[in-house]
Amino acid sequence: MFFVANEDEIRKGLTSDIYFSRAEEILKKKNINKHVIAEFTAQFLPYPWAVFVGLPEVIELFKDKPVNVWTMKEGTIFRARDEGGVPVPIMIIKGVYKDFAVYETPALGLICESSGIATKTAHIKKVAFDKTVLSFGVRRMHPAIAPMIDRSAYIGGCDGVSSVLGAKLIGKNPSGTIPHALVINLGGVSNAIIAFDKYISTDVKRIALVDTFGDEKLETIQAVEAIGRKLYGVRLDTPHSRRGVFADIIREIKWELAIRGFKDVKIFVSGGLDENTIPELSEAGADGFGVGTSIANAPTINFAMDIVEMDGKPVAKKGKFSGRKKVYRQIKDGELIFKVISYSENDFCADGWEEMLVPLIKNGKVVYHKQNIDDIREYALDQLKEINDL
Ligand code: PCP
Repeated sequence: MFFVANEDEIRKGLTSDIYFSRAEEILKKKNINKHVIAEFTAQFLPYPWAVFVGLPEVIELFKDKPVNVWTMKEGTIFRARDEGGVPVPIMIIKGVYKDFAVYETPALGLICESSGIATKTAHIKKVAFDKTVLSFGVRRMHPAIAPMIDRSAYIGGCDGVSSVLGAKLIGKNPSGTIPHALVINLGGVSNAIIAFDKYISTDVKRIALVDTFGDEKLETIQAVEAIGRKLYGVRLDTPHSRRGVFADIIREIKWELAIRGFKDVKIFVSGGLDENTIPELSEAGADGFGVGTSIANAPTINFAMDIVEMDGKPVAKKGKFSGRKKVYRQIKDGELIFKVISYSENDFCADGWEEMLVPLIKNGKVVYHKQNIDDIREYALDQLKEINDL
């Protein structure tokens, strides 16, 4: 068996922390039915901003349950706090606390990890500009979440994903090149790319892996000599023990391809990439990046869920701001600005501001207009283009 929860167990709150079940039991036995509003906020962010992802699974968790939920849209870029230092709620839930107590754990888990992956990817895509970024990291994490990893990476800006199920979830063909194991099995890059060209459907780009045994320049020339104009690109996954100045290897290969009349052959790189290492490689001429660990194992966004109102009165634990709130945002001259006000405040002029929390679930019924994955990704990338800070 695999050590994973099934969908029914998640929906029943069986993955939750036991103290929520015990709290629910006590409240039921004492017949305590407090009507509360709880808000989801990020304590800190690994960057000045983050991308909010995870809504379809939050819907799966809360639909048909006696709650009301408001949320930011999938793919929204947000900050942890507004200009005045007030935490920015990205989602709020309203109902009788004991009716949703046990779902705090999965509700957070469904947005923390996916938002972290999309956030990291967005920071990588921002420095890669229009160059290709591929999600190559599903092997780094538990296979049960491979579709979530690739979907979140796609929303964050990846142009393609490597896993079969991840690609199916986003309605795309999976992206990949050649593993070292195939080159080893076939005795070298020439045999490998010839076999790839012979047996793999012609709609799959021919990208030769050129760092298995020989020098990357040598193996690139072998790949070109093997399949000529059918070669779309080469991939350098050069081990760190051999990298030296990786950017110079890229420059050298670009040169060697060009003087042989193959200047259009693309150069892809992979292995240990992130937003810090990509700019230099991009400037050296790399056309695309296969990013694994830094996306799949991205820092989680540490959202928390906290009661802020009970039976109509503001209440919150230390460190949290009580009372229901409204959230406004504007992106002005590249500046991403949030304004959080009390729900009851009437003298805030919202002109030029976008109100960010929209209805997701009303009395257990889904009222949110589900967007298609490409519209969500486009929304995230459009915001990315508008904001200045990294
Ligand atoms: C991995 C694979 C991915 C790379 C590393 C992602 O290489 O090629 O593209 O690296 P990262 O996690 O550091 O970002 P291997 O597993 O060594 O090679 P192969 O391609 O043969 O599986």
